[in-house]
Amino acid sequence: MEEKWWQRSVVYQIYPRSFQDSNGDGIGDLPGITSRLEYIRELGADTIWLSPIYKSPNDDNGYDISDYRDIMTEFGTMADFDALLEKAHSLGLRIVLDLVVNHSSDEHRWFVESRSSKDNPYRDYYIWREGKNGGAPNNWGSCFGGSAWVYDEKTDMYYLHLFSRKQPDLNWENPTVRDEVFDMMDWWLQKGIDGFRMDVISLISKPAGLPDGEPGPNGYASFQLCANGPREHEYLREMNRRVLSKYDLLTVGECAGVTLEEAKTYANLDGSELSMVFQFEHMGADFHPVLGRYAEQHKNLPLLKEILSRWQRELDGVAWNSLYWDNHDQPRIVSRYGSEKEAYRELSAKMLATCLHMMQGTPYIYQGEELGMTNYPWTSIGQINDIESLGNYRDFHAKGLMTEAEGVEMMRHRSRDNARTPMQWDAGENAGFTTGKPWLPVNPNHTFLNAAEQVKRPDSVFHYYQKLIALRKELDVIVHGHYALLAPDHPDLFVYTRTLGDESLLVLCNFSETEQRFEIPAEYRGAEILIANYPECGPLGVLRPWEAVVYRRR
Ligand code: TEU
Ligand code: CA
Repeated sequence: MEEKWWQRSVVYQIYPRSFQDSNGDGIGDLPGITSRLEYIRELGADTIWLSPIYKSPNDDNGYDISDYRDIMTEFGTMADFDALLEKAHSLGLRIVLDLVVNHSSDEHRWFVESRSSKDNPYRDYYIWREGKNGGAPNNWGSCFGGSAWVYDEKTDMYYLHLFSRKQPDLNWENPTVRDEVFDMMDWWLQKGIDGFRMDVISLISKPAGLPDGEPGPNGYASFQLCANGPREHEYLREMNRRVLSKYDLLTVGECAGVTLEEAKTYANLDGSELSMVFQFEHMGADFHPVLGRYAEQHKNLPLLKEILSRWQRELDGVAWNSLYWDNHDQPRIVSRYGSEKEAYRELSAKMLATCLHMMQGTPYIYQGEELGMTNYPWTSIGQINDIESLGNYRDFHAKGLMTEAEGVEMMRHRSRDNARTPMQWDAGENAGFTTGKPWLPVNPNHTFLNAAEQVKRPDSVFHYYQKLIALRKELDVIVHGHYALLAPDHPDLFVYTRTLGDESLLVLCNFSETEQRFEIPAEYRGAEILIANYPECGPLGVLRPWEAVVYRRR
């Protein structure tokens, strides 16, 4: 099977609101991104995924779209987008947009029409149901806390919203909705974009009859019961047939609730649906048994290794993996699985990068991850903007499951705002992100943790990511090599091999602050070191705190 361009790509994700402000209003924008494209090219990423840039009331920071064919006022104009796209392409950078079509904003004209009357032509663009027993049609909960239904007085019915109440779910069973979506996608593709990241695309086909689910700790059934619904793959194959197959695109489905088996269909290398998916199983390896992602759980490296290894082994040759630690919804990986201690922060950031980037799949680097950026030191709930962590804190607090102090602790570990504090460009005022008041506070550690300092320092996290990216471009064993996990039960070492023909890599990562020992297999003793995060190699078989080393045998 011939290699697809996105199998050797490295994607850089930008959250436009927090990347670079160009007009001093404290909010990132498109001209700001355009001014930073050379930085991304210098890093070596070849594709950029932009989180939503479309018109939006920003109830969920752009994931609530009120006009799919116009640019968010705060981000600039369509002319600004055209300039960004043109400059990106001139620099050899591809642009992938965020497709958010499980739901729209309630301020989209479709929904304004739909809610106006039961016989409006747009009524069935959304999911309306009669109430049951004087309440909501079923016990589904929103991902952001509370019920997934809103009672609408005007027509005495409820509408469904798996996310915020201002994000009504679109009714994909309605062929006219599919026509509208496919037409809009084609409109953007005709402008020359290079693909889509598809927001919660695994939720678009709801279970028949919308039955009650198993209630969770907040009393509601999880929105994830909608994942991989009855007509999911029918819709995606229709999208592929009518739109995607006409272009040479990178498409990545954000698939909450996707299983490995389902991923073999979503991301099959036969090109029938999508290029790849974002799975969430590995993100759940440190979830709290009751409060899930909303409480810190002890690191369980053997579980993380088991999950990632299973996805590596079972998709190999069948489908394609995405590779990620960070994005705009996840806390910073250095704070989550690495170390914020000054002595170890950069070492652990490089170790985590090595562990991910030596695997098979397309790696995604979230803005600031290439610097080893960390979570923000929140001190009060009042500082938080994130609708998801606020909504879930409200539910758990109301049920007596989380005190305010535990809520602040949760925010420090889990709030999506940890990923949304401004990009740290330099040591100056507001880290060079804005000349105005930033919409979220800048992490105080920007005075020493910033791009300007690292671009100048050869042993920085930035230059380490640059090396990892260059190695992927160069070595087939990284792109296509077969994966095997070693020492599965070791609590602190993540050790695996990649093999392609008679060439192989041995990847050793110490996920701990203590020295670990590992018997290097004979065939790797004396092998060349492909990359390592310590300046000089240590004794064979000894892994120093947070050490990563990759041996290459040919
Ligand atoms: O996220 C989907 C989703 O499930 C997230 O809520 C994610 O799983 C969660 O934050 C991690 O527990 C997408 C977007 O990435 C997110 O920013 C939006 O808020 C959400 O969809 C609704 O559009
Ligand atoms: Ca701005």
